[in-house]
Amino acid sequence: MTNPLFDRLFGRHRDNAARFLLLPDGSQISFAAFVRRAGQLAGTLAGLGLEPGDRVAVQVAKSPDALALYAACVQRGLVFLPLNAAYTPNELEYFVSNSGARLLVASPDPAPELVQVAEGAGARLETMGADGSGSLCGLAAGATVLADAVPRRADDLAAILYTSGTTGRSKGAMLTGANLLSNAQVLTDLWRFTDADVLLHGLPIFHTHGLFVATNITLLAGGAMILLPNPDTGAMLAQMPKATAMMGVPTFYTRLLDQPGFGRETAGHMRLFISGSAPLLAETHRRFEARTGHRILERYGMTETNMSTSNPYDGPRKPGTVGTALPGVDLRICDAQGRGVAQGGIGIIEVRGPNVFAGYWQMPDKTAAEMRADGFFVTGDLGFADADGYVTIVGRSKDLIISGGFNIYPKEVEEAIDALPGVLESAVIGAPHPDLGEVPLAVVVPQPGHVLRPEDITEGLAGVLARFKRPRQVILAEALPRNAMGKVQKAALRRAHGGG
Ligand code: MCA
Ligand code: AMP
Repeated sequence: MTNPLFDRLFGRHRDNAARFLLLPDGSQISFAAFVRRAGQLAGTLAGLGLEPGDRVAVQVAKSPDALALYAACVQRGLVFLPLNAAYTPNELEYFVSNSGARLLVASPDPAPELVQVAEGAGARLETMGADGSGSLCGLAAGATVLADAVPRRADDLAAILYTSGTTGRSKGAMLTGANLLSNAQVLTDLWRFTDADVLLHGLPIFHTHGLFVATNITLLAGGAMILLPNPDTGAMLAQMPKATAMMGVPTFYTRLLDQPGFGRETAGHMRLFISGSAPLLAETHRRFEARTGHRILERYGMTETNMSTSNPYDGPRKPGTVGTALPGVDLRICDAQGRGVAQGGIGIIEVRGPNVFAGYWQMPDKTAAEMRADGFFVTGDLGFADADGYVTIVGRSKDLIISGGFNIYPKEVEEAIDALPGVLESAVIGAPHPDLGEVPLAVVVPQPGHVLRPEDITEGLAGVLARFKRPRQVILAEALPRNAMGKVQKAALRRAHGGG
């Protein structure tokens, strides 16, 4: 038996001396050196007693070693569980314990709270720095390089990515090797990636976009990647003349447009700009074309489905749409009961195909609730398709805020606010933001007799929630608007606070 994901993405590059990672300091790492480093880390993980199927939770800075750790997990048959670098130990506790991770890899000098999280969950704690520091890198220095990959079936788990829900705790989306490989292959072909490509990589590598879409495609195509440690617009501008393609969230593109020096010359070597993870305004698309001559290619996906739709490479890229279903993906627009709506009507987007995940980790009921009997996954996104099959996303049936491409579930923020002293209740909505698309805004009702200041809320949430989830604005109110059933009227709050 083979390990198709490892063999196709990494193993076949074992003797490939071509450059894979280009770093901003001018240094380069070849495919062969990268695969060797992965083998060394895989040997280290094996030495720690990790067995195929074990979960490895990873919260480290973006670096070549962090990517090699992903490759090492694939090689050793371990389930990779990447975590947002902004999460607090308080948030991490659930992911580590719920997944039953046997190993947590954190940045060097972990906070005492993080050490406690690992201890409490029974996970071993090792560290990895972006510069080769950390205990795991220390162990790797003396480890045997694992040459072979552990055999894996196509439907064995390769990764778990946690995604929050409207209610209850986060759910671990289980992605198989076949999910990742099939999607990467379709996108490589559709977007015409080859070994001549150099991808400008400014995205984080703990989400589908930066890890599976950007990285897996480059590996499959045998192209190179300029690996930026942070989404720094200045560095993107400086590196772009060496790149042929870029993937970003809409904030990347609006920030580039804010740079007076950005234009046809900077983008002269580029063949493709791709956007996703959040809505790209049709206006941004048009402004970008006017400035650079490039029509941004927008696509749509989810953690649970990888990518589902894309605008075409050759055909018309329609601003404001996310394109048509990818080859091999079935897409339909339905009512809440799963019945198809009339052509052009608005409904919930459902998708089916090899891209769709294997379910939520140890939550069969939640999986069943979002999966139709005929294999379609209910995305919760609202949209319609035009006569050519181009999908426009008009909203979300789930109560989700997308801020700079990061998802924020209001309920999680509301629960954290309600737990603060002096708070009676709260409601969190997405407020429009010129840079990040949306940011969370909280309306907070103090307990009778309590005097609260907005800072009490923002300061109280530090250490509880990751920075990006903390409301940018806190408005104190005497009561929340409610309908006759007593349900908080978020639409009224959005209207009152500029969210339409
Ligand atoms: C950072 N901050 C944020 C965000 N990022 N606040 C709200 N939303 C954010 N997304 C906080 C920082 O902690 C900081 O707080 C302050 O905002 C200003 O940070 P700034 O320097 O502007 O941030 P940045 O480092 O430039 O990052 C902004 C960013 C970044 C470039 C938009 O968040 C980013 O790379 N987003 C991409 C997310 C992504 O990859 N999503 C894909 C998910 P303070 O001022 O207090 O220090 S995968 C997905 O959705 C599906 C599958 C798909 O279709 O792809
Ligand atoms: P996540 O749960 O992090 O995987 O985020 C997936 C969500 O991001 C989707 O359900 C959509 O709501 C949103 N999304 C992704 N790509 C796009 C896009 N191109 N346009 C609008 N929304 C998008």
